Amino acid sequence: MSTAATTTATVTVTGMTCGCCANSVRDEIGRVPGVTAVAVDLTDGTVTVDSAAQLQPDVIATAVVRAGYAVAD
Ligand SMILES: [Cu+2]
Repeated sequence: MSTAATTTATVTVTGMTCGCCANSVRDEIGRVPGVTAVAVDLTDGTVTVDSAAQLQPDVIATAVVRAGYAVAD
């Protein structure tokens, strides 16, 4: 077990259809302060975000919108 204090959040993103969509979302979320890793699953449309501290959910949603996509409820 790692002792690193990492928080993981998973969001469902709508509208991603290919690898470049995934890259756009990954880049935007990756710019959010505190984010340490972003993993996009195109099949599920889910994005898993690791961060050093707890993020507000709307911070991720805002980054997704900035990339041109939307977070599903
Ligand atoms: Cu695309």
